[in-house]
Amino acid sequence: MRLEEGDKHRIERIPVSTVIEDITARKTFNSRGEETLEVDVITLAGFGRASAPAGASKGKAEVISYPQGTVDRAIEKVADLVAPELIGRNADEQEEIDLLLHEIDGTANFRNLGGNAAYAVSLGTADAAAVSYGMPLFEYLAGYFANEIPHPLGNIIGGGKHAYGKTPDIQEFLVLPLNTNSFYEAAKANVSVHRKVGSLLEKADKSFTKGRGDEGAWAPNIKNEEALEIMLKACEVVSEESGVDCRVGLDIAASSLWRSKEKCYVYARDGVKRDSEEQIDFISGLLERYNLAYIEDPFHEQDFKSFAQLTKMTEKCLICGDDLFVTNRERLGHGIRIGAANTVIIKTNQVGTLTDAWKTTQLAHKAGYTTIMSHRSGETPDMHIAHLSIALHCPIIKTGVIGGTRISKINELIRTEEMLGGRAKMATVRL
Ligand code: 2PG
Ligand code: MG
Repeated sequence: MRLEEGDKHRIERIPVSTVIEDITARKTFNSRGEETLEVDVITLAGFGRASAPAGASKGKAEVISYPQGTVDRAIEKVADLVAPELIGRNADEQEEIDLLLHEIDGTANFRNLGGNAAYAVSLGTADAAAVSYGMPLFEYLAGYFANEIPHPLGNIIGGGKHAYGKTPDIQEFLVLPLNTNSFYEAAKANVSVHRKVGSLLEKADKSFTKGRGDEGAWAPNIKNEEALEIMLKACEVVSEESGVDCRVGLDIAASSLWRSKEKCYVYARDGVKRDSEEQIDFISGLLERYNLAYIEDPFHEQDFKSFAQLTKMTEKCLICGDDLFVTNRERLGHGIRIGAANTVIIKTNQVGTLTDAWKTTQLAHKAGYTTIMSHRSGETPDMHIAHLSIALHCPIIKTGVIGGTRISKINELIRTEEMLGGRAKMATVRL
């Protein structure tokens, strides 16, 4: 007897088992060629995989990436401590599993297991559950009605700890495409800005070899404000041509410039030192002159006060904490209380687990903060943050413009937009 069309509604759904059968960890490499950790989570009905990224300019309050600094130790810990506890549990009990990771670790900063081990297990588990249910990760985590696609914040010129030679002191010169109808259009505008800046740099820097830094951003021999002039010019040209409103942003990564003994920021490329007051004047000047839409870590990671002063001075710019908040609830809570910013970077491996990152994001949204799901400078082709940006309702994703480890996330969002079809909607950036 064959199944008739009319009988289909009578078929009961086959129960899916997300019971974890096995967990394995291995050593792989990231985009800088550094060793990293990749974790496989196998359930009775599926299989998940996640690998850990790495920062170059890390916040001091981030969790410890690896026990005793080695990936090998982290692999041993996953095999000896994590796998025996997790095998037999359900991969779709995310909060319980993340809590268990904290209990197994037993420290406040994951120094026993390593934050990157916690990250890869936590995300690998979510991936395994999603695959077991046959669902995209974002939908498994956030439900059928999760449909808002983030705007891609793209890195165009690199300096600071992400590039070498006589590059600018400022770590990242970014583009934020606004008013687009689709993610594809926004990603295309970013690529156009990247290309335009490349050709403008050929004229501005005679020694330019089209070399790029860690995140695929150009690494030219120019001063900070020369880079800004070029960014503004390229954004104007592309905005005019494409109709997309391309705005300039910066990640100063000011902790890398701060010298605590001298109490000043050292801009070696420009041959200038600035104390905290001068730094506020400098940043607010840039904000006005270049109509900046976004500014990340303009002050060092302990200076909540200067952050608050700058945030009070502007309503038309996203003032964002990365090293300042390190995706940590307590640090963000303090920032919210004193008005330190209006935007927060979300990097799950700064806190270890998905549940921690989700709770920080929830707190940020409750306080009216804009949230930005972010890559790290050392990445793998792992594209899960594309899904996390939608699932955690972040209106922006920071993930570079070109290069395989950056494009993997961009292309996943293009696919997701296509998959959502008419339901897809660009998220709203409050600016
Ligand atoms: C940053 C990031 C990513 P890193 O500072 O925002 O761009 O860099 O991963 O080196 O911390
Ligand atoms: Mg940063």
